[in-house]
Amino acid sequence: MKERLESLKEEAEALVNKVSDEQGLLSIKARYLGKKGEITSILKEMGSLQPLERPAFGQLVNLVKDSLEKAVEERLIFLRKRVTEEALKGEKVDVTLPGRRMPVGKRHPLTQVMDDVVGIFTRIGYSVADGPEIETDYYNFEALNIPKDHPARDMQDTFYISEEKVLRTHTSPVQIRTMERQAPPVRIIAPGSVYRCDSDVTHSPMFHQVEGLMVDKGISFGDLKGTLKIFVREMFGEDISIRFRPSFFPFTEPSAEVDIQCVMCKGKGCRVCSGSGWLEIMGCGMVDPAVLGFVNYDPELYTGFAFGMGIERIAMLKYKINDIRLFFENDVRFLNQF
Ligand code: 2NL
Repeated sequence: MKERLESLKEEAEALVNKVSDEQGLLSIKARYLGKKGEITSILKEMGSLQPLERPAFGQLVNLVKDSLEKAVEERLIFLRKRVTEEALKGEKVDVTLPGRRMPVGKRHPLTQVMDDVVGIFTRIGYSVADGPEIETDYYNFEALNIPKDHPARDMQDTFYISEEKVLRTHTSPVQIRTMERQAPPVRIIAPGSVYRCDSDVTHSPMFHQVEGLMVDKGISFGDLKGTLKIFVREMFGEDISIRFRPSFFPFTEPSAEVDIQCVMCKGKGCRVCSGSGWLEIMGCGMVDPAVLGFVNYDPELYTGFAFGMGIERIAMLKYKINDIRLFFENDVRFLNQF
């Protein structure tokens, strides 16, 4: 029996060292070392040995099994290494090739335009202010002289969180909060997201605004005109003219709409400007004395101007985009153009 074990060992080792693939190796392993394998089964024949000889023979079988298992393990490592070496053969690596570039992201076009607007005003001395997007009825409407029966306060126009809380419909509350905290002079811009119940090609329920505010002794409508002329020149270029058209806002008096010469037809009249040659870009005016009163500024001592613009509208005019929804679809083919 000892001889049989020896010859099985030699036979199995020879096969292991000759086999050329993993699957073949595993079937050899099963054939000799498996549950019903040839070496394993030999233990069952121990009954034919003298009882005294049995322990030594059992030990010997285990030694043979261990050594064969080790041989299988080594062959497996060798075969696997050979497979990778084979796969890499003929594969030439040019270590001088430039590395693969990682794609680099960029700011969303609305963020770019918002940063541009903020940059223009900070360069002429404005500070940036911010505040909550969930506002109280007081800061969003009351302190801005927007009367209780004004349509802006309707559920149709404003997202209500509760009776008293709304999603801010403009960034003006930021300016009210700033004026409450500090005495004049005030020169701030308030950029941020605002919300209105409105959705079509030119309106999104969430959009972005930059509002500006200057309050001091002796501020006039002339200061407002000069400031916005600088803005238009910086944003749209030297050659674009500007006009102020009388309008109405509850929080400014007098109020005006700011138009620029149509960026499409340069004033000749086209579809975009409905033939007028002009495009509305923002609203503005002198801060209503009632608003100054709400923040305890003396309207006899101080005057101020304010303005507000929609960033989506500015971006659409600057980059000639005809559908506001493109900003919110996150299609990189659109976003990569800016
Ligand atoms: C528009 C018009 C405007 C203001 C916003 C303002 C803020 C305070 C006081 C007075 Cl705290 N006014 N903001 C003034 C005039 C117009 O925005 O069409 N925005 C998109």
